[in-house]
Amino acid sequence: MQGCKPKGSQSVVSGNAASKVYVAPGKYDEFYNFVSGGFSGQMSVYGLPSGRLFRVIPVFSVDPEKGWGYSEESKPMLNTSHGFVPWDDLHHIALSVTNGEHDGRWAFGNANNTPRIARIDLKTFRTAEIIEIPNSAGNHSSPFITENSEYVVAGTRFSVPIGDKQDVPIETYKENFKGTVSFIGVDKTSGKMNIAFQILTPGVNYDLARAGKGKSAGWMFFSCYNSEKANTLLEVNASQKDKDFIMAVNWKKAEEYAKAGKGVKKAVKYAHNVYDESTHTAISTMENEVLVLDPKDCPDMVYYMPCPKSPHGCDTDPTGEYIVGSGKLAAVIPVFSFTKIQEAIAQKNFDGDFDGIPVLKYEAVLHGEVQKPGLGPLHTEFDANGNAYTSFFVSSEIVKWNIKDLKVVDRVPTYYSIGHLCVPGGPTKKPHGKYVIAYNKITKDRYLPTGPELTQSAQLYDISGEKMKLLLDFPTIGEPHYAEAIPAELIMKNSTKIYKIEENKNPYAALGDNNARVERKGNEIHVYMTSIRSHFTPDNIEGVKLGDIVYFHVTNLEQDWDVPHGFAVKGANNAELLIMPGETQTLAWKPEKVGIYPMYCTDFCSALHQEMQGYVRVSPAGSNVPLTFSTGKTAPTAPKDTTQKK
Ligand code: K7E
Ligand code: CUA
Repeated sequence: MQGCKPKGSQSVVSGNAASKVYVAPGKYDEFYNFVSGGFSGQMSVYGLPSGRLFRVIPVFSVDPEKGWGYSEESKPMLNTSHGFVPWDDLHHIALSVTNGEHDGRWAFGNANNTPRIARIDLKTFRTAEIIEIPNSAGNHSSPFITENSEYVVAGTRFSVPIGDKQDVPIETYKENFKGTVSFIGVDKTSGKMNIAFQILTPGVNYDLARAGKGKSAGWMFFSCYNSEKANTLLEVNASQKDKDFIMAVNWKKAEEYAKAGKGVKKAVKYAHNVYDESTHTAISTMENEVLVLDPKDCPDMVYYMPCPKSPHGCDTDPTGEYIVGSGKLAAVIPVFSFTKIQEAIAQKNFDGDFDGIPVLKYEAVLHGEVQKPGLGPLHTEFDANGNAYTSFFVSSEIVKWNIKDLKVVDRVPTYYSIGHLCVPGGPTKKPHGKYVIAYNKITKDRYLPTGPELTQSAQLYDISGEKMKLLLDFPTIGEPHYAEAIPAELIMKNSTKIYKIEENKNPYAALGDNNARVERKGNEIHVYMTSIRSHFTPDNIEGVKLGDIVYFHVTNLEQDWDVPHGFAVKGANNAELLIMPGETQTLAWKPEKVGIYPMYCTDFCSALHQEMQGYVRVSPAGSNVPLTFSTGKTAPTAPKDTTQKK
């Protein structure tokens, strides 16, 4: 009866696997695992080795649970040049690094669909900033981070017309479509992003990338497919050539060209959204210019290296000497040598050019090929002992091989089709090792069936010995693509516990019950509300009329870790609010019917949480019910009416 399963999956788990992933109640995990949510648009945080889910961080998709994208304060975070965009597709994580090692400050993530990069602050586990990428479409080759977090880098998957001439026939792809790669500067102290420059490139598809490190620190490597420049039926038409490319960019040189005024400022439109921690409010600014460098005007900045065939992953080893290309349709894994790349450039050892950009000779830059590694290589991670781990989608396995001699050391099956994989610290100069985690697309019979759609999944393998050993499966949120893992101590000591109430600069905050009030401004009702265990102030409001829009500005007065209050009002067609200690958040509500509307706290905050409630009375449009509010009185007091003040 085991016959219909591809392999005897249970049998590969060894006897002591359970004890290796068991984190006893009350004990902490050793690593945080930041996992992309794919089409959920969010990032999730797990503990390793337990696989316990700690948090889903809302990034590019609205999240009614936390009010993300629904609260007035957070709405501007999802603003773009296309207006409010409440969903995206997050594939890759980049954790900030200093000297090529994890520093635990920020996590970056990409939005594929409407090109954006987000920065998550690892003190608060919240999205602190989102920047849109102009001249890009399908921001897949993104975000990849340089050795000292100087830049997060974003390459466009789709080439598109760039500039004023946008309305062109699709069949003019070859003349009119171009690619770009963008270098987004990251401020050393604040983390704030700005688009430093873009490089205009030939019109192919840029898939993935990695920064150089160590000796190759000033370089960036991008995998490209569709060097055929096809614009239809790519599954056939973009698989014609035997080799595509890895594009090598000398970004130090690009920086110099940008400084020397070699770039051209192009008119564009993109949103830059920043969440201010003191006002607890996001501000969205529309930017209208970007600096573009054209390799035509900037010699010795960009090179192509032939790479078999339709490469996906492009990964640099911890020393920075080796660059691994993973051709989805290739029978070998080519490994390039940075030293040889430099020699080939110095000797002009070129194989012609591609759209004017020199193509380095394959044999001249090749360190060697891993022979018969498996089918459909996608991504490679590294340990600290000179080994590489490559995921194979088609043959559904992880293959461990030695970087120097290119010999396969071990292989293990994954259940079932692996995409990305992660070694803690794997993309850094000092991998933390210990585990490799597979992120699988298809789980079939691994879990209890849940209808046509099944959970996607991660699998944890022990890599402390020569052979990899399967330890654990755990389900994931959305579709996991790339993930990074980092030692817990680099993050936990900095974790924010509360927002200090005396530092709350939200203009709508009520800093204490005495400041709670309700004010009318035309047809806007502003409720400056406070919440503390276990009541709202005010909790009775009358005098709201149909046609009014009510803004509940709720300030959580608690100054104690892990005591959020929630807020919800009947009929609100957006979301609840979840307000952290010391924070102010605002819910806009437009009542559509006359009546009494209960409101309540949604987060079980004390034994008297169920008592944390109130009422809003909504009267007809022409009603003369005066605006009143109260807490703890049966006869409400008269409020201020700011419209009558003048
Ligand atoms: Cu291979 Cu979008 Cu990084 Cu997924 S991508 S697997
Ligand atoms: Cu506050 Cu429940």
